[in-house]
Amino acid sequence: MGLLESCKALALYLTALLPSSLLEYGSSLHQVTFGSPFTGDVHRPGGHFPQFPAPNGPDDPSEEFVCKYPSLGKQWSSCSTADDRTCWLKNSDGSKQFDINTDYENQWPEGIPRDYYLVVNNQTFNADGIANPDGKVFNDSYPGPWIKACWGDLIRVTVFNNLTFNGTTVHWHGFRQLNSTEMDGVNGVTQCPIAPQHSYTYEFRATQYGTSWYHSHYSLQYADGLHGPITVFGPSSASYDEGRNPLIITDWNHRSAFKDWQRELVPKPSFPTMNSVLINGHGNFAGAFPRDKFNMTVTKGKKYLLRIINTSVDTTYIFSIDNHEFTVMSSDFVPVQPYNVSHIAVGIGQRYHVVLNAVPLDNGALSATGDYWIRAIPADGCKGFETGNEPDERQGILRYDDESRGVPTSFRDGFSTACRDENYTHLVPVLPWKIPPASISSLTPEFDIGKVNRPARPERADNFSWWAMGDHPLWLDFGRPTLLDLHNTTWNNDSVVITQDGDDDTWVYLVITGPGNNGASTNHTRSFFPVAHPMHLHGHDFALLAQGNDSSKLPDVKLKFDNPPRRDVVLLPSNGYVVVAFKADNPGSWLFHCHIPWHASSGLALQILERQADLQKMLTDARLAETRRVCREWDAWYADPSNHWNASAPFQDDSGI
Ligand SMILES: *[C@@H]1O[C@H](CO)[C@@H](O)[C@H](O)[C@H]1NC(C)=O
Ligand SMILES: *[C@@H]1O[C@H](CO)[C@@H](O)[C@H](O)[C@H]1NC(C)=O
Ligand SMILES: *[C@@H]1O[C@H](CO)[C@@H](O)[C@H](O)[C@H]1NC(C)=O
Ligand SMILES: *[C@@H]1O[C@H](CO)[C@@H](O)[C@H](O)[C@H]1NC(C)=O
Ligand SMILES: *[C@@H]1O[C@H](CO)[C@@H](O)[C@H](O)[C@H]1NC(C)=O
Ligand SMILES: *[C@@H]1O[C@H](CO)[C@@H](O)[C@H](O)[C@H]1NC(C)=O
Ligand SMILES: *[C@@H]1O[C@H](CO)[C@@H](O)[C@H](O)[C@H]1NC(C)=O
Ligand SMILES: *[C@@H]1O[C@H](CO)[C@@H](O)[C@H](O)[C@H]1NC(C)=O
Ligand SMILES: *[C@@H]1O[C@H](CO)[C@@H](O)[C@H](O)[C@H]1NC(C)=O
Ligand SMILES: *[C@@H]1O[C@H](CO)[C@@H](O)[C@H](O)[C@H]1NC(C)=O
Ligand SMILES: *[C@@H]1O[C@H](CO)[C@@H](O)[C@H](O)[C@H]1NC(C)=O
Ligand SMILES: *[C@@H]1O[C@H](CO)[C@@H](O)[C@H](O)[C@H]1NC(C)=O
Ligand SMILES: [Cu+2]
Repeated sequence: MGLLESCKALALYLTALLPSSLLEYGSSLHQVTFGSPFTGDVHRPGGHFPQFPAPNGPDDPSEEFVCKYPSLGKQWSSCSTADDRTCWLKNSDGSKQFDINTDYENQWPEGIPRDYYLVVNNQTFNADGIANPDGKVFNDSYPGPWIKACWGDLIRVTVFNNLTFNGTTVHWHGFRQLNSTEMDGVNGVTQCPIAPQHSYTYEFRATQYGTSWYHSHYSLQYADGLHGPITVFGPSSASYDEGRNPLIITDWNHRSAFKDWQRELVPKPSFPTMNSVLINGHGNFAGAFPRDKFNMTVTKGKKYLLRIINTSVDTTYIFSIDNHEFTVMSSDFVPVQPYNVSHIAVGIGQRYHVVLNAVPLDNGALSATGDYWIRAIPADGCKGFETGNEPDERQGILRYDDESRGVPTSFRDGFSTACRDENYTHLVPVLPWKIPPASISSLTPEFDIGKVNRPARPERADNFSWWAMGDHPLWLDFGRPTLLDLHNTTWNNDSVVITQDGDDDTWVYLVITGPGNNGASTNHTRSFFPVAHPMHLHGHDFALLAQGNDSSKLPDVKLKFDNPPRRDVVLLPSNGYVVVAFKADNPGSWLFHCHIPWHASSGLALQILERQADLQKMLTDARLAETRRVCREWDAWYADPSNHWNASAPFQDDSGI
């Protein structure tokens, strides 16, 4: 059964507090560059500046990826060693270094530009034995190419849209986009879609480090294959011997999400469901078992950095490797104090860096073949599969012997597979934040989220049930992004714009509840249903002040202000609540949305327009020239109905994201 049948209510309270003396979270300083800016040739051999292979670079040694810091000069060098991965760069006189304790929101070493080119194509592809004729891919590969950079580099990616019937945009999930909101890749908010046969260059600095993913934000496109991994090499809170390429875990279907989408809007039992699981593009829906499984070979006794990314449409997984433990060291882009576990819950859009200790806990006794199952277990009550149509959880094989073709005989522990986020108390950020206290009762006004019955557009005869974070489900105008409407003093209801003024020291608090069954007693015209939602904020990491399963307990909730977990996607528990806070230090228009594409398409989103006046000053005409060009090209393409997939049907049939 799809989980999607229920709706849910979320209440969102938004408020701001002024600076407080408790504030320990950096200054308003935006960038610190040590040494003089470099203007010479970054490729010169043996240049007098730090350059070194990324210690957690690609599996294949021939793909060595070299970090370069010409701006730092010769007194600087790399300081990452197998025994201590916390250090990144140090100055020879010992006076300064960039490491795991650096306040990366305010300081980073200035690296070099990294240029990438991505072509968006439509292509039939077969990941698990069944061809999907509606595939959409970056550079003819699924997942898309691994984009790599070193901490502090300037990432520049030119995206060329070679689709026939869709625009596209690319969002760099979890990247803060400090002072670069126009590079966030959300059509109708930060830009117009890139029209077919046109391109746009995204340019932003990698101020954070770790692993994430990039994906289309154009309607349901990412579900058809438009996503790929992106890593910024930097320090780690736990040590390892070798890095391994990212593990992209996703649920999958054999037809376009655009074809299934309308089923989200009408009553049960027609909700869209997925039917397969892929790890790095490998699945075995109709393939040979176990030949087509993802597999990974390790050497006993070594420690491997694994990067796990959940790019699912509708499934939270519990990731585990039979008879093995791993050390968790970052959640999303935030390094945490290392802790050991046998399994980890990975919600949609969430990422973990873990170190796999390649020593079986049983020392080999429990698997005769010496091979172990890698499992991606769809969490109970949090999966987008039909009952009876759930994929095998044994999605990969860990081997100690390259030559082995054995089928593992290992089994998993009896750990809980309940739908949940990673244990709140485990996620302790290495770099602490202190948030100015606020009482929960002061966090108003309230926005309630539920399902609203209404036609897609007022002029249409259909009448569907839409998700909404407040009174209005989001419905964007592809061709009229918020960033080109900054002179507005009023906002279209469908744009769901929440304005937030302030300065670098202003804190914004959001209380989100999904009252579910508890919602029946509240005073709303919307309906509420118990469903968990992975909520994602653009433009910021947020501190997670509280998270719980029972929204009726909210008035008595104790908020954690002293170094709470922080990340950019949080699972709002079914019937539950989350309270998050972030600092208004990044002018822009930032989407806050559920990461289940069916829900986002049906309106479960709002945009926080942060510091409109400052934004207007920042986004000069010169800076918006490219944004305007892309809009002109989009308008021209859109104006010709022969470009539309179905010229006799309405072009837009969802929120646009
Ligand atoms: C993508 O493909 C284009 C050619 O179509 C190529 O120039 C480019 O390098 C590829 N990008 C990546 C990241 O591999
Ligand atoms: C664009 O798509 C066409 C087919 O529709 C294909 O022939 C062409 O090679 C593609 N271009 C690129 C750069 O991939
Ligand atoms: C994919 O590209 C081909 C060739 O350009 C085109 O005929 C087909 O209609 C396209 N399909 C979609 C879904 O865009
Ligand atoms: C996008 O393309 C798909 C075909 O792949 C089509 O069904 C859908 O209507 C298009 N939607 C938009 C908004 O361009
Ligand atoms: C923001 O970007 C503009 C232009 O790219 C630049 O002039 C300005 O100094 C930047 N501001 C900050 C705070 O980085
Ligand atoms: C991916 O996220 C979804 C939704 O939150 C979750 O059900 C699934 O278990 C996650 N996958 C992994 C590998 O954790
Ligand atoms: C995790 O386990 C490894 C070895 O398996 C051990 O060296 C390390 O100290 C443990 N770390 C923690 C935080 O318990
Ligand atoms: C392991 O994976 C590789 C590459 O994906 C594949 O070619 C090979 O057949 C797999 N081997 C086994 C034994 O599963
Ligand atoms: C979370 O971790 C703490 C400390 O390890 C433990 O006491 C608690 O039972 C865990 N909670 C859950 C739900 O697993
Ligand atoms: C849509 O249908 C619901 C009942 O299914 C009804 O209450 C509501 O008034 C209808 N709305 C419109 C705009 O027709
Ligand atoms: C800005 O105002 C105009 C005129 O009222 C309106 O049409 C437009 O939708 C507004 N922009 C947004 C993003 O709401
Ligand atoms: C309940 O909703 C009605 C209609 O929106 C409103 O007039 C009334 O003030 C609300 N009552 C409370 C207690 O919020
Ligand atoms: Cu949702």
